Amino acid sequence: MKGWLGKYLRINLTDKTIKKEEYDQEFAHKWIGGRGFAIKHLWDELKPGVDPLGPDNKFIVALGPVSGTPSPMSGKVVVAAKSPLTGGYGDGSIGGKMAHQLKKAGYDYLIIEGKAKEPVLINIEDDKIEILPANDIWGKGVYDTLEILYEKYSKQHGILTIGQAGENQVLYAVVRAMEGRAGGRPGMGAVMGSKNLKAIVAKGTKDIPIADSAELKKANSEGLKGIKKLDDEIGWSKQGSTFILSWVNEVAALPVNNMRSTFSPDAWKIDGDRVEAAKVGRSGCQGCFLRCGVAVLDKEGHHAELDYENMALLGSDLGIFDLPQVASLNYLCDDYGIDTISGGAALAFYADAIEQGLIQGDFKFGQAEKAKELLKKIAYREQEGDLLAQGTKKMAEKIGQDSMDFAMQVKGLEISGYNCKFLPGMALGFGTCSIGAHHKEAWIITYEINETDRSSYGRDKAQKVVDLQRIRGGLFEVFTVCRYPWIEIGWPLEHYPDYFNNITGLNWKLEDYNEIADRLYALIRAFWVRETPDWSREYDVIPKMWFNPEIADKEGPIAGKVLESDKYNQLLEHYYDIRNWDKRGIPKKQTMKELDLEKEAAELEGYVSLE
Ligand code: PTT
Repeated sequence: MKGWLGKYLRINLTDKTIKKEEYDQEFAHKWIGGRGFAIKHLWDELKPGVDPLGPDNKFIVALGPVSGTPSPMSGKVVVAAKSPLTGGYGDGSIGGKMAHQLKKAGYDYLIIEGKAKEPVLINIEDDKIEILPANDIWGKGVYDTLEILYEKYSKQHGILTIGQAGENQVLYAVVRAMEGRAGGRPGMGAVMGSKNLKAIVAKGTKDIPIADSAELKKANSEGLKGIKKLDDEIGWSKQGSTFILSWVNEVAALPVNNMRSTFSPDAWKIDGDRVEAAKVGRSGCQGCFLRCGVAVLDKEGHHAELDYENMALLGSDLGIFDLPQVASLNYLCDDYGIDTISGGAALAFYADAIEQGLIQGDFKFGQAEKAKELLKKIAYREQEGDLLAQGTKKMAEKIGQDSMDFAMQVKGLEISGYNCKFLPGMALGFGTCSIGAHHKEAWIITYEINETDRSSYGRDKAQKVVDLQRIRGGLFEVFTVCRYPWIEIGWPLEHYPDYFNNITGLNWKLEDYNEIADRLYALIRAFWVRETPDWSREYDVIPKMWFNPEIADKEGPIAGKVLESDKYNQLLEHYYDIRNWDKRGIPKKQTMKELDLEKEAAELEGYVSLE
């Protein structure tokens, strides 16, 4: 095989065994890499109903055939496990240096099992793999941890680590890779913490087998030049993802005060122009010059790297429109290793529940200093922080009194930065995303607003969601490369099969990946169904607040509008129909057979009857 190394490590932290294992070409072609490898192993190896924070959950770090090679923006790894936040499949795609280093060390993925007795770090240097004590870094924040690891190893090492939130098993703790890079929103950091695993470091020196190195080199150099030219024309990387905030506000899709409002006259105070004016630095993954992390100084003078999602959930959704204060909240989340989206949403839900008189508490929208104190309490799970650390769904279950109606989550994962009060297609994207409500797989907002009728619930929107899921949740998550050059700069998608073909020596076309993506979605859905005894289509339905006419905007572009429940359900039916899933949102037996998942279908039938 070329591109794929055919090797992975199975590291058991309980008995400290380290095994080098192999896989074959059939496995590689069927699952490709990244989340493909992850879901297949989790399906096969996890005992159904396993405790996500117990030693029997497995933490997977997976590359794809394109990641870590000399092709544009290929510095991503997928981290995956059963999620402690949602109870279903969880993953994230994190940038940094790990992809390149792990690949050069000779491994396509890691499966980490068991639980260490004491805090540990895994060090991978080619054939040398060590499980080392990590008492010196346990208890430290991410920035101190990174400094110590840079000193002890080097800045060139690939690093994945957690902060105090991961150690204390905050259910939405993320994994951090480097300055400005974090991922694994559904609690992948908590899974590391539950295993007493503080960090993984890797450095490799081996050559990666590439089918046509000369062609790949040429394609890479043309790619980098082409992407740079496009970025120079558009100027995207001046503001990174923060550029979109003012547009989202203009079209009334900004989360404001726990998504009760969709825009704010104060949004300009935290928009991309303000970020650009305050910029003191940028950070990016290995081999990337788009460098999407834009740093500003926070209120306390730290370098804080901002992204749109962080501004929306830690800024407008908390009613905070003071850039240095939003940057401080972002910095704290990064240091503790708290997901900015779920952390911001949990705080917003808490302020809302207090404002509605459902619980007693001392926190209001707009209170940045209080929000900082609460983030610390979340990271250490102290006092009310312990409730907030469980995410909005579990908070609402505890608070009761219809608070679930305004817990802004789907499947237990908090909704990211798009307020869909009047965006049916984008709402469907959140409803059907394979890890819970994340925009990563079907960001259809620009299509919905600019290219079609915003108020329509037409089948075209369900088709668009599936099309985008195939590319964003399928192709990019199995190649395990960054999708930003394509979505943000407009680098043509057709180049990606070329990179893959140069690397592997195969001759696959763009449409060939649809089947792979559909297979992934079917197996991920099967995993959810297996892990969720009361599974029903309700798990694909968005929060009631978006259907409630009482919270319709009083003014602005969508005044008086909210989503309609029966029409949303119709749109969901179209989605199931396009995927050939049944009305409960479960893949049909024939669908699984056509996707070469006959064995998995038979296994699933042990839990639920299939149509
Ligand atoms: C990502 C999720 C996102 S999505 C953001 S901002 W984004 C938040 N970032 C956080 C952060 O920062 N600190 C923190 N403590 N928590 C955070 N939580 C949130 O996590 C870099 C970019 C981004 S930034 C995005 S969308 C794109 N995501 C890609 C993806 O998912 N797949 C892919 N093939 N390419 C992508 N390219 C872009 O990469 P998760 P990253 Mg990502 C500081 O991982 O789990 O999806 O969480 O991780 O490398 O930082 O993403 O406007």
